[in-house]
Amino acid sequence: NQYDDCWLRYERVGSDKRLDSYQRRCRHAYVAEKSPECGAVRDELRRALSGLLGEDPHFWQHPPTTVDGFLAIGTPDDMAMIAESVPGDDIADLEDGGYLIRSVTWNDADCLVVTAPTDRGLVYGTFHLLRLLGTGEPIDDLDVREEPAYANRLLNQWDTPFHRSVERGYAGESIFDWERLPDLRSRYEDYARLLASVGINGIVLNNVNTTKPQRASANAAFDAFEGWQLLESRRLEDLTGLVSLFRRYGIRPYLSVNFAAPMLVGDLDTADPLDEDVREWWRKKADEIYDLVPDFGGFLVKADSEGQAGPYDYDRDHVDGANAIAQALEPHGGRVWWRAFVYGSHEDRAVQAYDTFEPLDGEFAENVTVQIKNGPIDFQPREPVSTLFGAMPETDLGLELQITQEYTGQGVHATYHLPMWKEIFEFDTHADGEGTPVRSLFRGDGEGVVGVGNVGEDYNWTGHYLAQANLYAFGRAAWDPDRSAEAITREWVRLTFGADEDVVDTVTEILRDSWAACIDYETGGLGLMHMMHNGEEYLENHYYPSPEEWPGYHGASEDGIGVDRTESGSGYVTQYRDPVAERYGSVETCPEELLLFFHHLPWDHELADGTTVVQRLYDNCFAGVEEVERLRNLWHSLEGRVDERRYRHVAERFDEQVAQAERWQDVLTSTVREYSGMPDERGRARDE
Ligand code: BDP
Repeated sequence: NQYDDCWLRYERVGSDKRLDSYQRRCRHAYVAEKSPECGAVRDELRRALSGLLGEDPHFWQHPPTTVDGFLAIGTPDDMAMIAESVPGDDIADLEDGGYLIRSVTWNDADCLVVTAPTDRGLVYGTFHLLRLLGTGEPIDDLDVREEPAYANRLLNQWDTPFHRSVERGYAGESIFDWERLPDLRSRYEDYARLLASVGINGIVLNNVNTTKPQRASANAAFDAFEGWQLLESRRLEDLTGLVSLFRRYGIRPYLSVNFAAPMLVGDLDTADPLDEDVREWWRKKADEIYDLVPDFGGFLVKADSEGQAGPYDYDRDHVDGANAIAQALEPHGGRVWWRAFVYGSHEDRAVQAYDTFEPLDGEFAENVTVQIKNGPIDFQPREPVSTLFGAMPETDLGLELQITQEYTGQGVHATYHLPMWKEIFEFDTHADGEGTPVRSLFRGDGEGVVGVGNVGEDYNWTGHYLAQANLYAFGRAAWDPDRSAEAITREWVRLTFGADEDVVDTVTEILRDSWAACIDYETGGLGLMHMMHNGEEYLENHYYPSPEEWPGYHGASEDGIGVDRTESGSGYVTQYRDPVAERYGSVETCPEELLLFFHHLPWDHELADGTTVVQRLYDNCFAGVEEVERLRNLWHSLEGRVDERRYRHVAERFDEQVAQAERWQDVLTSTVREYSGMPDERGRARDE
């Protein structure tokens, strides 16, 4: 293989009993043929079943009558056999993308039916079935009914065109070779398959940073290409083949665009959203795009943030900005995803997003979605949940998560984000009284969950083999946020490493515990954050410890540590609803893991169990390193049970991770020591 198959390995089924039953129902396939999606289904079956069953499936143009069993895939309208086997009412009210898988007897044959109201649903249903076969589940008595929790499950592909770098990507250069478009690489199709197999239904192409930011950038990508050029007519034409390929897998294309595009791409001398020529320019551009790509999803905009242009340049607000672009997409059914990651003049950046957007609730156009990072700062190892969730009932909202590990060890550390995402999903906003968890939001047609991607040109796609789990888990959790982390994780491990139960248990345990370890060694575990180096070299950036660079984020001084975000401090805590605001606002009730995010406390402040803040920071920093050593040992226990290539790769990364965790521990503990003047009571620091 040219590159790794990730979780679509389709290895031969090990158990004879299962193989028997799978062959009976899947060796013969009768699949609808009418659409590009059905073509994708057939291709996938061919690939998968030849691997799983050890022989190519036999495709029929009609339901076979001379065999013991077969697999039928289509909508009831496509196929009478399906309409006869599954009552229409059973699927009629499924959400777009929903499907049904059922074991049925038809004409005395043991059949499996995958059916759905839409062709996209057939793609998802097929991947679901293949997942069952890949994990060795029984299929003789299936009755599966699934539909996605959120209408939009988007991947933000922040690759910088032409230069082929990836914004915060740690897996090599971009898989997209823009200069060669419209030529297509086979890798694109494999990527579409990976995304569709976990239910992702939109891909936003282009870096959100579409022009060089004003600040000195640590990202070399900015020097080469400016992504706004993708809106140029010849570039748009080049994209059409690529988007057709994604369409086969039910994935709609979107583009990140620059707010000042009317000046950059067009020849206007303003991008003022209230200027009639500017609005007209967006309308024409949208018409042009929809001529080429009728199912185009829309635009993503990063405005007034990190040097990107925005409505503030014209003394307009974010409603003016977003609505001007939205009006152009509206006649075509397109949508603007407008990011809430805005920079302003606040001393405490946490306050910014809510301050900017909450007052605008109700004013955004119907086809605008405000896309909000999970936390108020910036993808830190742990943050409290953004105050905006649940605070804008009249506005479509999207939850933005980071799949790529910018602040959690990049391509080197095994840090699994699903436990973090679960914590976010479960957080009770109290928006609609008690019991309004984050996962209950985003249920409108224009809402959803967005992940910033982690894929690149590396053989294994994600830099670290275990980071494939982050992409998998993102899709699965965005499809069904109620599914347990354990279930999603075990499923990924089985599909990726096979059925050996010890391997499944061990890798699941490594993933489960990895995030907590990272928090401990990178932050000390009491809600501190942003203590990393902002280097000039791209790969140094946000990887090495350097607490001195961002003193405002940890608030360490001689008298204590933490940032006062209570009412008497920056006031951030008051943006939450009660009882959340009360809980976080009081030192007594604030959960320990966020304590120093909300409070500046004396070094010798006693925590619930009597340990002082300073001592807890020491303890957590050391515990984090010990934990990574334990996880490395767990991995070592798999030698000989995981193929050599993957075993060695992950083992080497773990060595690097342990070394790096020690480095964090050293720097953090000596910073704590310097400020507090108090040594670790257990005398562990290296300089003691
Ligand atoms: C920050 C990243 C930067 C992104 C920015 C964003 O460091 O590369 O462009 O977020 O979300 O965390 O736009």
